[in-house]
Amino acid sequence: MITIALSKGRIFDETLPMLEAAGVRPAENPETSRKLILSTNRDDVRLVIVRASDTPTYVQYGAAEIGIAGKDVLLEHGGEGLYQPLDLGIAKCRLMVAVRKGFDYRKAIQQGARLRVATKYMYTAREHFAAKGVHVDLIKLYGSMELAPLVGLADAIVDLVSTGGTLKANNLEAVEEIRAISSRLIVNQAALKLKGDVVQPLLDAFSAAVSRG
Ligand code: PRT
Ligand code: MG
Repeated sequence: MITIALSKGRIFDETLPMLEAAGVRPAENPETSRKLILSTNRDDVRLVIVRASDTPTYVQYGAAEIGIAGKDVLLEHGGEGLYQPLDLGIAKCRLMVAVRKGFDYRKAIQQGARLRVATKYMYTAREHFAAKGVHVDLIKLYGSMELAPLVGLADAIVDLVSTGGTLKANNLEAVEEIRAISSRLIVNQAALKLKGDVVQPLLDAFSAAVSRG
């Protein structure tokens, strides 16, 4: 049995056509089902529905042989025990620094001010500002980062931006791009060796689906 871990929402939606191309059709829609383990048309493949940020953990420990996770999540996880053989080019967005409109970010960092930055991406944010030599106090949040600068919790946030609609609606603006993000296929390193006969054809099918676009 091969278990594929993925999260509901945008990753599931954009993965479905690739699963289809790999000959895997889930028996149920996770958005309407409450089941966390979904069987598929294939006896030897099942899906497990996990929190987006938990996907690498399931694959790292071999509870799932394969997973699909955002690069943002993989950077925070560290990638231990995982292969990341394929950029699926889905769930694309950008990891950005954003501030309240009117806050002079360049001036603040030029003056060497200590910035307060709210984020759920503690590791990536720390690396980014350290590389720039900007002094920051990081404040860990689990969601709704956009609120922090509006209520004086932070000067800036590090968060994902796709359309920019959320920043705009909250009177914020992006001032720096940290990196482009997309979702990656991840594979448990041991599983590729031990179950390669089933895992490798699935990887090849995903790879072909990506090339077709
Ligand atoms: O929701 P939950 O807390 O369980 O986890 P999650 O938010 O990490 O999961 P989910 O399913 O929302 O996102 C899964 C993955 O999709 C992320 O890890 C990213 O790799 C990718 N992705 C792509 C995004 C976005 N685009 C995105 N826009 N994840 C989140 N957002 C959020 C962003 O954080 C911000 O709050 O959408 C808002 C901004 O969107 P725009 O369109 O207004 O700019
Ligand atoms: Mg979300």
